[in-house]
Amino acid sequence: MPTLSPPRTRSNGANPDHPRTPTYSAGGIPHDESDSHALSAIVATILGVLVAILAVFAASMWFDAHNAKSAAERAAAGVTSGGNQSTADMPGMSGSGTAGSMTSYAGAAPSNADALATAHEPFPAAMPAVPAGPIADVKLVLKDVTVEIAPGVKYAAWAWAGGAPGPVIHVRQGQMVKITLTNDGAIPHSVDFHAARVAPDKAFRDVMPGESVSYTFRAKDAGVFMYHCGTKPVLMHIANGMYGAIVVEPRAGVLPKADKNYVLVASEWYLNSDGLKSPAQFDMTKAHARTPDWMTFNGYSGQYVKHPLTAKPGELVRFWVVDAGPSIDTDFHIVGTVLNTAYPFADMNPAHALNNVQTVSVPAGGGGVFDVKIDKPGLYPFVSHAFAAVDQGQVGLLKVGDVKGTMSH
Ligand SMILES: [Cu+2]
Repeated sequence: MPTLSPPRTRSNGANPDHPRTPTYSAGGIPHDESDSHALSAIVATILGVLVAILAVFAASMWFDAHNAKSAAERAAAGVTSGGNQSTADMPGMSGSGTAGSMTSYAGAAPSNADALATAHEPFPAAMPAVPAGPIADVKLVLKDVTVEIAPGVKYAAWAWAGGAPGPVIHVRQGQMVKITLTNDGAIPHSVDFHAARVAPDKAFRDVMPGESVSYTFRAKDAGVFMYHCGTKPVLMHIANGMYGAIVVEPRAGVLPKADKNYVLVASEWYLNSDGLKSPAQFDMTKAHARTPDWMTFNGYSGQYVKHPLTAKPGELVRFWVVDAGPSIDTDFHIVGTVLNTAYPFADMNPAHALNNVQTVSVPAGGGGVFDVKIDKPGLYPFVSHAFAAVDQGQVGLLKVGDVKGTMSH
C-alpha cells in the first residue's frame, strides 16, 4: 500500500461570510469652497451612472449563470436517463449510482488492508513474448466481473475474462494481427484498437451478447497503443474496465535492447460507494466532473509498492505506458532518477526522442515509452507526478538490486 492520505473529508474551501467594508465614503470633498455643491452634484451623478451600469452587468451575469446552470442540469438529466438507452437497466449501473453525491471514497480501506495488499497477486507488468509466426492471433473475451481495485475495494466491472486491464498484447512491427472479440457480457460491446488503420464502422462495430467479431490489421506503426471498448457511452465502458495495451515492437535494431520491459496501463475509477461491503458501481456524475476515487497502474492501487518491479543495477529498463483514462493524463516520473530516453506519444522514431528529462505526460488515450538505466541499488517510485494521482493509488516501485524494505511516496 502506498501511503494514502485519504481525502475522505473533502474541504470545499467555503469562505467565511465576511461583511464587506464599503470602499468609498462621502468624505474627502472640501465643503468650504463655493463650488463644492456643484462638485458634489457631479460626483453623485457619476456614481449614479456607475451604479446603474453595475446593476445591468450583475443582472446579465445572473442570467448567464442561471442559463449555464439550467444547461448543466439538462445535460445531467440527459446523461442519467441515457437518452433512449436507460443506463439504470445496465448491469453494473444502478439508477442510484448516477445520483452523484460526489462523496469521495478515495482511500477507503478495511482494517486488514495491508494483509490484503500483500496477498494480492499483481497484474503481470512484464511484457509477454511476441507470438511466433506471421500472424498474431489475439482472442479477447469481454465479461462482467467483480474486480478488486484497491485492498478490499470491490468494483462491479465490465471488463475482460481476466479482469481489468485486458491482457497485454505484444506484436512485431509489420506483423498481421487477427483480433477475435467474444462478448460474454450482458450488453453490446466492441473493441477499438488504436494501433489499427481500419474502417471503424466495420471492425469496431458493436457485438451482441454471446456473439463474436473478427478482424485483422497490419501493425504498421510501432509504439504502445490503447485498445478499448468503443460502445456508447464510451466514457462508461472505459471507466468500467474495458481497456488494455498493445505493444508494437519496432523493427530490430531501431531501439537499444532493453533488459527489462514493463507495461503499465494507467486509469481512473469513479465509484458510487466505498466498495468495501458490496461491489461499487460506476458513477457518471463523478466521471463527468473528472473526480476519481481511485487511480491505478494496471487496475489496482499501489500494487507494485507491495510487489515491486525489479531490475539489476545498470540494466536498461523500458516502460511502455498507456493512459487508458478515460479522462485524466498521466505525468510519468521516476523518483530518484531522470528518464534517459523518452519517446513521447510512443513515437518510436529515435530522432524524435527526448533525452534526460524528468517527467513526460501520457495523454488519455495515448502512450509513452521510457528508458531508464539506474546504477545505484534502491527503491525508485514511479508515479504520475500529478500528485493527487499518487494519493489515489497511481504509484509503484522499481526495486533496483537486492535491497530490503519498502518506501512510500
Ligand atoms: Cu463495452
